[in-house]
Amino acid sequence: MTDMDYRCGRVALMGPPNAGKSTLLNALLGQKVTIVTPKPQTTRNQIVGILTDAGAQIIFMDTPGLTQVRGRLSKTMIQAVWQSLGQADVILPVLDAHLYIRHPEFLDRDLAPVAGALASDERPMIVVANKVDLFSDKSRMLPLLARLHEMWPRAEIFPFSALRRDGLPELKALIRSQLPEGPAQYPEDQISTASLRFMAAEIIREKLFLHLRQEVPYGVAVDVESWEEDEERGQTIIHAVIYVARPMHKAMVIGRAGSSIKEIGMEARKEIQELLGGKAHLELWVKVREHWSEDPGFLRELGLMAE
Ligand SMILES: Nc1nc2c(ncn2[C@@H]2O[C@H](COP(=O)(O)OP(=O)(O)OP(=O)(O)O)[C@@H](O)[C@H]2O)c(=O)[nH]1
Ligand SMILES: [Mg+2]
Repeated sequence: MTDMDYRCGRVALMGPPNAGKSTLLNALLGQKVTIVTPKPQTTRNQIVGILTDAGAQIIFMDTPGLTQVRGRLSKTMIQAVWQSLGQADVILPVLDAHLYIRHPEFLDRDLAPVAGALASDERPMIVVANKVDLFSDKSRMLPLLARLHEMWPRAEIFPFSALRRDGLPELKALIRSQLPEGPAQYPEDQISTASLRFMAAEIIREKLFLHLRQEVPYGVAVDVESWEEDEERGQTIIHAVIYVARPMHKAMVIGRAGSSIKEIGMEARKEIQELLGGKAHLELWVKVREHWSEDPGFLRELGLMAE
């Protein structure tokens, strides 16, 4: 193979909240680089995951779910989607097929923010109709597939289950076939551009989302304040602050006699240890910071806003 045969390009995963974009990215990489929860608006910024093999390097960009814009954080999230779209060689809209076969009327509403822009876009597009494991009669998908084809006539439509992963090699081959030729942009062993510090903060936020109810998760942010190697004990000492938007939420994060934060800390530590491939000591603090999600300086500190 000559250098000319090598392919490399950026692929933007985008779509409505909760469609399974992050689950799909982890499936494509065979490794967890981005957090997943059953709650919408889990992903808050662009997360890059890199898949490299002998013939190609695929640079995937996971993005926040497209939502109605409300507040500074949501605006920043939407900006991350547009920025990723701008950088993409291949566009990969991801949608929850099960949702739209039950509620076809939601499709136009959910895709409204991008449908028009994508319709006139010339770049290769692969639409992943996700969550097909949730219904056995695949013919139920036909009206949805027809509607998607009408909306984006040039797009490939790929029914898939990011959970089951049947057909994963075919999906990878399809994506790869659409990439431009060019040399790899990242070292072959690099799987993400996110720092370990950011990934650790995200893991903590994932556990918070899984434990907290109603609107509380959306008011939560995590910042790793210090990260030190304790050579003597052979472990990484991580101090992280959990910011909450309301005083009442602090008590909910901590739980009765600290039971909730203890569990969150244990679950996060276990996963951070897997990420680091070594021992970690995790200390968590909870602080109230009202209106943090409206503060651009703070959003930048958290790594949620482009510099
Ligand atoms: N049954 C089923 N569930 C799935 C599939 N893919 C993802 N999910 C679930 O859907 C939920 C949302 O998944 P995410 O990957 O966080 O979705 P997302 O599109 O990244 O969501 P946001 O980051 O909030 O925009 C989680 O509970 C996943 O386990 C699938 O193929 N089948
Ligand atoms: Mg996500």
